[in-house]
Amino acid sequence: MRHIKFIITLCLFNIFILHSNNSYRGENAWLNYRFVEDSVLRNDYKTIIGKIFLSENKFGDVIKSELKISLIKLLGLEVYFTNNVEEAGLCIYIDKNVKCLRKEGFLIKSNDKKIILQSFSDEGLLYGVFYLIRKIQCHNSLKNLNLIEIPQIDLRMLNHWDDIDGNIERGYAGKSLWKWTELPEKIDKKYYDYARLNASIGINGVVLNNVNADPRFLRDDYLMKISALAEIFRKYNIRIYITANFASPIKPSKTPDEMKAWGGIGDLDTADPGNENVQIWWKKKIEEIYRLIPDFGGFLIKANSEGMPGPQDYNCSHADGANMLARLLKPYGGFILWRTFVYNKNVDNDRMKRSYKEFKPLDGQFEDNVILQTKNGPLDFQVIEPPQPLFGAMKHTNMAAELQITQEYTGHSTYLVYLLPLWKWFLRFDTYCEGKGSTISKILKGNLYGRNITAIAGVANTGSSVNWTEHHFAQANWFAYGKLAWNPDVLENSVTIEWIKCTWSNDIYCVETIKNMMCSTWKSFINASSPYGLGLTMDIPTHYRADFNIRANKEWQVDNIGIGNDRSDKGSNFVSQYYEPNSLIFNEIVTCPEDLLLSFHYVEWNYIMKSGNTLKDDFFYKLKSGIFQVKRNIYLWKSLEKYIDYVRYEDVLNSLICEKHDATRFYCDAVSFFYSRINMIDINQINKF
Ligand code: BDP
Repeated sequence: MRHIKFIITLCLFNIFILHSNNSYRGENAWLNYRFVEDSVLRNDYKTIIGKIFLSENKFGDVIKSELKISLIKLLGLEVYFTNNVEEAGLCIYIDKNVKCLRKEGFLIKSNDKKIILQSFSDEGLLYGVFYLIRKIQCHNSLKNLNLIEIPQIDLRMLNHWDDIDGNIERGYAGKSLWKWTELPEKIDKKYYDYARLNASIGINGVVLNNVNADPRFLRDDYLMKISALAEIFRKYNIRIYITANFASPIKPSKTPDEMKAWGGIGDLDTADPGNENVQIWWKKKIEEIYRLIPDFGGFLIKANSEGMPGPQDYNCSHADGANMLARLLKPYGGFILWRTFVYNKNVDNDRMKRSYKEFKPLDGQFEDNVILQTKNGPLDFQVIEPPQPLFGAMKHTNMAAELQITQEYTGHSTYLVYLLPLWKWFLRFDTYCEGKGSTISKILKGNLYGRNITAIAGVANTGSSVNWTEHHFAQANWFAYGKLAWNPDVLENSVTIEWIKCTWSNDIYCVETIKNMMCSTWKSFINASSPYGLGLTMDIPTHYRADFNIRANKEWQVDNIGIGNDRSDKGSNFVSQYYEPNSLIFNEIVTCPEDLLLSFHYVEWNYIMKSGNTLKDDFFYKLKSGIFQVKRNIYLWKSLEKYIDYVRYEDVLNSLICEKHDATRFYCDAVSFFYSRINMIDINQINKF
């Protein structure tokens, strides 16, 4: 009888899986727990983790529920928790002797019969459990493990550019996840799912609102709403941060539209950081915040940039502004993340030089709970641009990298562009600030100058879209960012494979094919939109497609002799902001890496490239790469039809078809620009696609 009951349950379970696969829309992202079909493997897992011992810890509920959900789906296993360490196959506990694991690390040891997951603190257990589950998702053996995982960066944050009205600046996946009109009374289930996805990849901080900060977020009513979110996120070890408008202490402006730039929520006439009343205002505000949110992370601030107010409005420096707030946050353990994204025209004619020129003289002047949050490049999240030379130059200041996960300049949610290769390329860059081997990765980890606090931020690509990111493959950028934030030296290939297995399939052909589709997309997007690192090429204001026409002879020079930017010592001398030998290497056309050639040089069209062809031939050939890439991806994706669930298969195919359409159109526009305006090429060269 019991046997029959078991068979019926198994059949129903399989029908359920089949059915849910047909309507699955990607909502679980990489926590897509699919049944392990291989019965030998499944039984192996089951025998070892049938009984679990879990010590008391503050994430106990979340851990238990994740183990329950995952193991029933992956293995059909009803989890049994025991208090008896001896009988448990999986033992999860805190050990105060393993201090070396620090606050969030964990270790896993196993043999054929037992797995030990240990940490020094509660946080480590949370991350360790997600790690173990992922091993099962990837069909990896749980036997004979002996590993230690410690996050290499302390604050691993997502920055949401979400506005108070529910829109997302540069967001391509629907509306904001935060339903301000419903909070704090109504709690959307998605808040939990979002927190869970983040915890599973080690994200431990979330900035809720846009850097172009609406001061109303600091009003009492909004703080109540924010504290409701904080309560949920705390369960997943995620701290909340708010982007604060520097002019918040000022009286509100008359019309709400003006609030961003001109008004505040206070009753003062100034936001001067040296003014005592301003300091008192912030002190009270900070007290209020910590009363509601005891683990509040701090403020992110965009000051004196793109019209946002800041200390310079009062003849004070960025350091004066940041320090005033940092001192008030310090007693509570809060941080100031101060952005270095400034490009004031009066500072220098060359935009690439401006941020460095403003911040380098301030090195050493910031409080130790100030972190300068700095975009990877000196322009603005271009698909490729030279690394920002402030990395390495600020030896006495905490530096965080700001990466952009949302694809503002890399095809929005239409293009499949996998950004991990870009980020790895940036992190591997050797600044030479302390001699050979002074990579940006080391700077961020705090290894080079022994920093006490380290941080990284990614501009989020999530929204109300069912699958969070609209393009299913954009989930990969979110996942990869989390893995990179945990360990900037993580291997690209292992992250990619893990994401594919957890999200799509464990089938070897499927894994290889999807990897193949993803890995060259960064390069092909560069080639199609900004060959040889030309620089700002995207249209205004959407930044979706390369518009050479609008950018020509503004952001870079072009004529029928050549193209590019002279930033050598004969031009703007931006190269001098780098340490030697980078400054020397970038300075010469012959030694400058071709990937960045046009960022640093104006190069004649008939210059012979490493390929042996002229720049002109290679440049125009590269412009076609976007079309080659997407055609190839369509071909590869179609070969996966039988492996992929229906809705997601169709969604991706449709995205690829749109991408092909747009890539073709943009290529034709680009070629006709060079033909008609620069009078360079024969119109007959425009191939018909
Ligand atoms: C640019 C975006 C703009 C942001 C700005 C920033 O176009 O929407 O406000 O960066 O980072 O990339 O502050």
